[in-house]
Amino acid sequence: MAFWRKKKKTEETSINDAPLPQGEVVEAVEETIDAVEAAVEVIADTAAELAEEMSTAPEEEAEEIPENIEVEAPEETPILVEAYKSLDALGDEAESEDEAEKTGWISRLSGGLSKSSQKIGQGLGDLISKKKLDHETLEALEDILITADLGPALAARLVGELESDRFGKDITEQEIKEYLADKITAILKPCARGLEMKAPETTNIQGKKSPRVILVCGVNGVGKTTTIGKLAHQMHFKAGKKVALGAADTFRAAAVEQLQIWAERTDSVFVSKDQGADAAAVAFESYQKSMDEGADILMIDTAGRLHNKQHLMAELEKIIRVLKKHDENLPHEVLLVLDSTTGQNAITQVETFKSLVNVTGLIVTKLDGSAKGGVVVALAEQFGLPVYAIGVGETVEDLQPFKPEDYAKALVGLEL
Ligand SMILES: Nc1nc2c(ncn2[C@@H]2O[C@H](COP(=O)(O)OP(=O)(O)OP(=O)(O)O)[C@@H](O)[C@H]2O)c(=O)[nH]1
Ligand SMILES: [Mg+2]
Repeated sequence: MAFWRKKKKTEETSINDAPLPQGEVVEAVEETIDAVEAAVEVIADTAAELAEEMSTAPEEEAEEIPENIEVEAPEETPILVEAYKSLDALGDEAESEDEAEKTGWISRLSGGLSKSSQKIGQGLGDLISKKKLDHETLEALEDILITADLGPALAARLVGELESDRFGKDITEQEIKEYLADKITAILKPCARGLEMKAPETTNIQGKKSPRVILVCGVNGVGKTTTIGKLAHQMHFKAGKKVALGAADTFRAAAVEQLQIWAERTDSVFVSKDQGADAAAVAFESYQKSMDEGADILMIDTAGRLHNKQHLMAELEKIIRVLKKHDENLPHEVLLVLDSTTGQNAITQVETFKSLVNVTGLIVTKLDGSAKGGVVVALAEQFGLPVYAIGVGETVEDLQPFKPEDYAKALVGLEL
């Protein structure tokens, strides 16, 4: 398991860079001492004012300043934060990334999707022995797309469109890949959104500032807790947010510990109860503590539920009901985590969860090594829900913004 590593502070270099004549050095030092003394006075005054205000709204500002200084520095990897900045920016961001970031992202994505792209790419390679697009080729192409988990309906539609555009005409493997990548990008684009981190400007019944509340759900083992940890890392260390984590998976003691470790690694406020406690009570208390401690974002982990287990689904509904006692707008986000290796079963999971709770967005995990990357296209086509991020591995860097064009190209095996 890879952990987040703290960035080393860069050395101060300014004094050594340009040595001054001795007299000027003394003057400069005296000026600096004056400035420091003045600053100390200001800080002392501010501290006194803050102490006075402590009883009403203390922690928020006091905690944000020192914690985030180090993390403002640019990181080597593409980050979700970029996606958070603007809802629409994702698809256009590739150009603005620096090369190192881009290379890292591309190798992760195309490496992760290599099994899926092999299916399509190699399948096409075997297929295009003739030059003209005929029925036989189209049928075989449809099979390839179904095997890559785009689903029968979408596979038929794409092949139908290719047929009406290019039937009987000369076509190469590269052209078919480009055609598919364009079509798939168009399907994916409306789903590429950043995860909003700002709570709406509403006040709850206590008249307090609310954190943004993200409830995370999904079936067993899809990657909910790990995804929360990765998100907390990015929100805190890259966006400078104060994060709180609520351990509403009270089924297994290990589940609480797993989240606690992430809370420690990401300096997050942590709320839990004993194993077997009421999950809704944990959620309720998590919100209260997040407010009291001035957290910007609260993520609530839930037990992996089998979507056919009625009592578990009822528990999820109860969590939402209880949160609404604090504020009827809660939770602001219900994230459904899906494991891409389950392929078309992910469709059924979305249908079931959607029928019970207001799913507002998806995160699709385990695309590394999954031969079923096409399911993301099927999900986009069928539900149009935002795909906030995709998981292409187990480290924190492996939770990536969802970039439709790159995804489509990697999926069909085109160079990025
Ligand atoms: N390869 C890979 N593994 C992942 C990814 N996301 C999560 N995992 C792994 O999947 C396993 C299950 O992850 P968890 O976060 O515990 O899943 P969960 O949904 O919380 O599981 P339950 O709480 O038991 O329902 C862990 O070993 C994770 O490291 C991913 O994108 N790629
Ligand atoms: Mg879990």
